[in-house]
Amino acid sequence: MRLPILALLLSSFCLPAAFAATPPNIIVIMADDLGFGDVSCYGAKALQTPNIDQLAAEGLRFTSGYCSASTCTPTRFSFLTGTYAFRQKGTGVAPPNGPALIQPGATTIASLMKQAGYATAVIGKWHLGLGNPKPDWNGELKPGPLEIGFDLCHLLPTTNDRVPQVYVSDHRVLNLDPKDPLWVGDKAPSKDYPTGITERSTLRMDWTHGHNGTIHNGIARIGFYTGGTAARFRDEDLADEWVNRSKTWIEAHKDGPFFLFFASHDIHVPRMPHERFQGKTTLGFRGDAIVEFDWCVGELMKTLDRFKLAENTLIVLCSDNGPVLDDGYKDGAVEKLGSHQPAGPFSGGKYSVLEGGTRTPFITRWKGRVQPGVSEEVVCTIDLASSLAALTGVALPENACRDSFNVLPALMGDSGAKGRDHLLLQDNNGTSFGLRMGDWKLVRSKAKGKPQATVSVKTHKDAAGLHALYFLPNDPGEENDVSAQKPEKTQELIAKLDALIAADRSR
Ligand code: NG6
Ligand code: CA
Repeated sequence: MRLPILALLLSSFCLPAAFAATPPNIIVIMADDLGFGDVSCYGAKALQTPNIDQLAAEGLRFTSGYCSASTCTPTRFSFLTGTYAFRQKGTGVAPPNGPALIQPGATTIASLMKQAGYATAVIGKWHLGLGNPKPDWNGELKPGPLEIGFDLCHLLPTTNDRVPQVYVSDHRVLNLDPKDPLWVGDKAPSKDYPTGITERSTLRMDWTHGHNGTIHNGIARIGFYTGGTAARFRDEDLADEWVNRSKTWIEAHKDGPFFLFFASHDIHVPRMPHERFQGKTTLGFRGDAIVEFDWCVGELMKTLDRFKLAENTLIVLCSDNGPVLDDGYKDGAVEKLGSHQPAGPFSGGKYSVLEGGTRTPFITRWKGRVQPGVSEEVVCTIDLASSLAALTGVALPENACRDSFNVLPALMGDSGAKGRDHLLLQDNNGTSFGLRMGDWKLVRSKAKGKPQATVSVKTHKDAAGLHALYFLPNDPGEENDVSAQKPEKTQELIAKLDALIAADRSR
């Protein structure tokens, strides 16, 4: 069903002719902690990802596709709002009782799609806070996705290594028995409460750092909770849950247009894929979780085929940050790595502003519209808000999506289409930054406190200066700092980075 506003927009002469006839359904598939080198169409040899490979073969595979931050919460914040996360305080990794980080009524990619007449849903990991000033686990979990443009949400509230292990469906914890209320806190509720420290020998997956609070399903978590017993899920069932819920929702909206944000929890810790995927790779549960993620992608593709929607649906596949091996549990990822390179040719990974932290798999497919191939254009998850607004004919409010660029022609693979000429990348709290400009990459690491304008050029080996410059075509691994040999180029990028930080927008 299309709302009148869409019909109006579609008949409007100001829409690009190519897009006017059939506004496509849109599915954004975001993996969690999936690295550039983790899938076979990006060079992985230790495992196969046939579904993602098929998606790439039928679509456009980007070699400079990025997420905007090297952790989850800021990337998701930027993806939804189209604004760099460092511009809003408190957008680092959200804790279990964290409040909603995006204010009700804010313009988001979902509210834009809704304005275009789309049905909108987010299914999977949220990790952007719920409620204000904190989640009311036993009452209405509000504000949340439904207050910022989603018609439906079915969520894991934070990450699965954080408490609690329950689904949030729209405004409620699903299957919560009021006689067994759910309590969530950051301290053990009593002295004799069993934790990952006191019961360590009983755990089926030991922890390496943090992750020693409440034990659920034999795995200790960050934080503590009691109650909500009937609402708790099994880690092994998450992927099936996301896929089944998505299939049902797609079927209900097959007449379109729809916008689905499929926010996979794979391959975040605790990596506990379904039993049928366990042992499928030589890489341990980390590799098995990649295969499970690939299966999810395949199921979504099959669902589109079943309803003959593949030619009327744009799929964007991306990740929320780069790879990490030991992220708090002994799951064999380190020991079983072999010659697998999770970040491909890049240095760094999750938490880092080196390329491995944010340059990830990035694929677009819209059969019959996206030109299949490989693109070297720079595109980022933060650009999807503006680009999809352009695709669906919605005008962006002046003050919204302040760092989101319309790179739609590049996402479509149109001949001669350009991506971004520059892109700012941040770590979790916006302490360190990367700036990609053409073939150059500036790294500003560990500047203390609020990002400041910088006066002088120094290499990152200098404890005070913290800048390094890399020429990516020769040095994708960012090993050879050329800032001393290229002072003018370094200064130019520092000035650009300072200006981007100081301004409140870049669009
Ligand atoms: C870190 C956690 C890590 C992971 C990360 C968030 C510890 C020691 N480390 O604080 O395990 O949960 O936060 O990951 O607790 S993200 O992909 O959601 O950003
Ligand atoms: Ca992540």
